[in-house]
Amino acid sequence: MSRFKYSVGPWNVHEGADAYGPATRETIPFEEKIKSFKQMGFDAIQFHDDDAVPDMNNMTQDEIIGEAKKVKALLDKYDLKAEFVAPRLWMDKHTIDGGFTSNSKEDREFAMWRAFRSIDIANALGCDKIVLWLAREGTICYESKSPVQTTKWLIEAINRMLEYDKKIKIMIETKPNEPVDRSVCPTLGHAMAISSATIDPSRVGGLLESAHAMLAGLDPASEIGFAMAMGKLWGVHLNDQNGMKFDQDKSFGVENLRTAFNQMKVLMENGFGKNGEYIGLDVKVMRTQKQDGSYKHLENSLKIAKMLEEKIMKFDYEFQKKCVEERDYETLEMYVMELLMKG
Ligand code: XUL
Ligand code: MN
Repeated sequence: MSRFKYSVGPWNVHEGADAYGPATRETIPFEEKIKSFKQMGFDAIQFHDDDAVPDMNNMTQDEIIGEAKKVKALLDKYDLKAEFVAPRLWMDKHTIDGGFTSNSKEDREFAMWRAFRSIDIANALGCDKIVLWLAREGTICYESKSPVQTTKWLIEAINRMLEYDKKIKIMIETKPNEPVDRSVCPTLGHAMAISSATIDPSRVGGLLESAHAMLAGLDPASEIGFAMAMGKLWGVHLNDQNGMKFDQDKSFGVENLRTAFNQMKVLMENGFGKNGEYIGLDVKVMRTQKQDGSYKHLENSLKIAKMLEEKIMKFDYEFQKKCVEERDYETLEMYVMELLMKG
């Protein structure tokens, strides 16, 4: 029995298209996906605004809320919760140059409209969290934007969201690059600083994705620990990554098992989940996988996460303490390796 509740997004079951080639699998309808998620043992669903309300740009606020209520009924049918809503500010023609930090005032206002509607959708789905993955908030040509101005615009945008809804919480999902070259808010340290500069820091926290930390050259377990020390880690996207290249969203633990172990360990040791937080798995199946394997990466990631929970339950803290006292870190390291490698 896992001590955690797990969540997943509909985009985690996808058709396999990448920047260099088309889809390799058929689209699976939304309801079928969430039914499978429930069967696999997930507790909550993560949403982009337009995962919940497709074509929202052409709808009024009331119509959007009406559509979101239908999605809530579907979640109830399968006894699933909504974890968060994230405005998808990277696909639209209005956000080519970014959303909140676009050089176009009109586009910045469009981004706010999507953020406010995301809050409306979150309320209709019964959740109190918005995720900001700041995909295009940064530069592809350094001289095109001021790093000071864009940071201020981002703080201003978050302040407007906090004012729009006095209960909503904002989680910044940091990523150093891709699709932009240089992000405005690349690490959780930056997210914590942004939080403290807003009108209500108690409602602005972070979401750590393992792969994103690795792309910044950082250890995801340390990023988790840093944000937890601030009381501001409200979500995670566990996955894996082979080095500093494009964002791979590999199954959790398949490349860096010890790092995966330490991410679970820091979460467990510091009571992650006690305030209702979910462990999100932001993983993608390999492009080569056939249709009937569309969920395999999720099954595998869930299994690996739960196996690591078991390993951590067995972790001998007395032995660890003794090794630390004797400053015998070689023995401690070997103990961890044996714990991971023995059945
Ligand atoms: C992108 C990423 C997204 C966000 C949600 O790298 O991680 O899936 O988590 O938009
Ligand atoms: Mn993510």
